[in-house]
Amino acid sequence: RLPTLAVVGATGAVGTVMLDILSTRENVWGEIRLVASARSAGKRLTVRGEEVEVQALAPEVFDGVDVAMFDVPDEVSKEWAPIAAARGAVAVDNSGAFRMDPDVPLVVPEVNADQVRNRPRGIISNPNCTTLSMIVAIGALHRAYRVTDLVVSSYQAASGAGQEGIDTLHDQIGKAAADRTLGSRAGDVRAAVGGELGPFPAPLAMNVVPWAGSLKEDGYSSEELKVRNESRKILGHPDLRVAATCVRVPVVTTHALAVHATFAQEVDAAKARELLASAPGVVVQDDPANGEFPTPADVVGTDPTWVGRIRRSIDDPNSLDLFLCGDNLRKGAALNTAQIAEVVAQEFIQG
Ligand code: 2RA
Repeated sequence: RLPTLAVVGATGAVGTVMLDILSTRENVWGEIRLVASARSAGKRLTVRGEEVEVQALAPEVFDGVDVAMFDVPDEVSKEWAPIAAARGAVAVDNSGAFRMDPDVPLVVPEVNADQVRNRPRGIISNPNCTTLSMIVAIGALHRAYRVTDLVVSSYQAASGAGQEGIDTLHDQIGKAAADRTLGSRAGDVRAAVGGELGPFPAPLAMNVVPWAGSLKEDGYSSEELKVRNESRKILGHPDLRVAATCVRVPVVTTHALAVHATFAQEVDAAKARELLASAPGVVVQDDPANGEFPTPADVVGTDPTWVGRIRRSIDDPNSLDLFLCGDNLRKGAALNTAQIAEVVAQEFIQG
């Protein structure tokens, strides 16, 4: 039978992308129920070409639901995913609430789909968008060469900080672009944008900001620790050494990452290119002589992880240098959640 799906957070930024994804992927669902806060209840949204009325989040909305996706803040997931699971649904959670819980698998179907069944709490977690923008490609290389170290620098889009991040960037760009005196003030964009920093600790227009998330131990940001801890869990590699620096850049959507990856054996750039080209969910765009490499402007709105600038490190034959891009709202959030849910759906379809 086709399982029943609930989409919790259907009216949010990721929820909106989710409805689009559910409308365009092969349909594996019977009923799709849309759920949001009481404020949005009664709204009508289109999914699979049909209008569906949004229901207010309450325990009863999970009755008869087989799979419940959560695209909501951590504290909402923390409270409601266990309620959905107690009512018999498998909860697929896109928040940070359960990612490092040892009883909750952290799944990227191209890398560790087998972990989906390992869910004693009835909850499966979706990784953070920054990890997701690189891990499908790194997973493919790990299978062939066994990765030992990752040095990661991220170039993260404003939409990672939600609609407020997008709006702030647009407002700041408008102000900064209108102020042609910037040059004479040696690029002092702060004077042009004023105090309206939105969710960012410094101006983002015409600037880069080495910060995302909150301050954690030893000066690392929460975002940097997510890249480390989630990569270890997804790859099943607790000894993986990861050094991450996460940086926000004035891009609306699509995270990019420069990665220096070291492996347990010697690597070959041409072979790595072939391996990545044949990996599911990865596209190689790597012809710098002709100006071919992925950029957020080209990658936005697409599903795969794009990889370019693939080089064997000059100073270490066991290392590769890569540049990766992934749409942080699609594979980075809604798409991966939908893919996990589809793996679970097969349990109902195949009986
Ligand atoms: C960011 N990774 O880009 C976060 C969003 N979850 O800020």
